[in-house]
Amino acid sequence: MTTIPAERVRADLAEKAAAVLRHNDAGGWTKAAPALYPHQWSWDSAFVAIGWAQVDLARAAAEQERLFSAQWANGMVPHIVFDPATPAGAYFPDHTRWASWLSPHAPQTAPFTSGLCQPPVHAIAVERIWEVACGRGGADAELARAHVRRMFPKLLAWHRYLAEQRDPDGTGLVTTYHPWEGIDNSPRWDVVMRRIEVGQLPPYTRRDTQHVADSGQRPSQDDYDRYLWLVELLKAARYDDAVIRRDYPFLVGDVFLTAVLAAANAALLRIADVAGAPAAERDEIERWLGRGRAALAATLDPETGLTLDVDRATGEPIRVTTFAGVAPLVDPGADPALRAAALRAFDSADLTGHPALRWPLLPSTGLNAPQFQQRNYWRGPVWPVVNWLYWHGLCPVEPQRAAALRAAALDALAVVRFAEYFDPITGEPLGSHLQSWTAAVALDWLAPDR
Ligand code: 9WN
Repeated sequence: MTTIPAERVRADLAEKAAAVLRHNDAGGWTKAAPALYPHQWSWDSAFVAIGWAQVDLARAAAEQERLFSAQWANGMVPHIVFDPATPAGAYFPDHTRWASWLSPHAPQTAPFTSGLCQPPVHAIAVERIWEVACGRGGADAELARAHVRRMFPKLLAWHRYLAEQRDPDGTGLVTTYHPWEGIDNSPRWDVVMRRIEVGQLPPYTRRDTQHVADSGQRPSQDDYDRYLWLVELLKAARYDDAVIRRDYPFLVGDVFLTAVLAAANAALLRIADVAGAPAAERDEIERWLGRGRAALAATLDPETGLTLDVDRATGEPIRVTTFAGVAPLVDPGADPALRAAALRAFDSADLTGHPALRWPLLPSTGLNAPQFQQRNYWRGPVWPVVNWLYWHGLCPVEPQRAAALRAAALDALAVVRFAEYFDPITGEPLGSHLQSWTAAVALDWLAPDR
């Protein structure tokens, strides 16, 4: 048997990853996946821009600017920007179900959006585009400088929305409103989801299970009803944060969202010079950053070393082992004692150290957790993008661990290619097989400066 040299496998992977982005390119923005997700998703597009930076820098910048052209007037970056050219019914729920125009802050003309948001990876992407461009110099650096300058005020408004509307008491812990804010059917939400009583729900037909034939890889019907009931409640509140905070059944102080925001605030500070930001804006970002880090430390469960989400309705921590439990690793500036606790949990048999794992990567749910299901979406499978975020956070502070994580991820991607997620034990690719953000992180992991 002849073995193919690692460099050839990697060159081939990079070529195929770029082909996925081109295939999903809708002209200035990228479908999250060609059939399953035919619109622009918020955090997907941040990763996608990081991938495009390796292929076409101008295209990377355009990706972000298109997403932010649908930013709400209150600073929120919506989780989906719907493509007016995609036939209604290609994805459910579509823009009519969301009716986001009920909010005075939302775009009142097409392209319409959803009414939720997703983790703020965008500043991290702008910084990466800047870094790649500086490595190249010349016209690329100029293009990226202009991009940083245009994006900075938008990113500031976005982070301010999260700091003020999702954390009005200034505790530092950011509140999530819905599983669709990123981690759909994670067991992190089970206790809150179980409490939700679904009222008169307008009829609907799911589209996701038509694309992913094995429904065991997708959220359950019960979950779906609850997701849609929450959308009805959000519409009734006209997406008004003050109303939602007062009277709405899904409010979770989210450690992962908080850690991503901390990492994004740190990135925003590092590009503040390039943007020519005034001192008052830097001070504001520093304050958010300090608050976020302190809040994460306060969620530490000393027994397990995990940071735990908080059920806002009861004030109780949510005890479940998922990647969010080691969220401090996303932020290289996290308190060192907190990082040490997270590293122990990260290495343990609950997460990357489980002997049954095909590759030592972070699973979405810990393998020893009672909720673990190896093929079900966020309840067990490995998500390459999530591993990219942890790898990115580990790079400056734990370079050896970061290198090991990248090597394991590339070994996995050589097998699973551009799957949305994969079985952590067998390595079977699951969900969409042409997922843009998986291709994008492959391109970044394979970049010459990585
Ligand atoms: C709902 C696009 C998105 C990701 C989410 C992931 C999944 C959507 C869905 O796909 O969510 O937004 O229909 O299941 O959970 O993280 O951004 O890739």
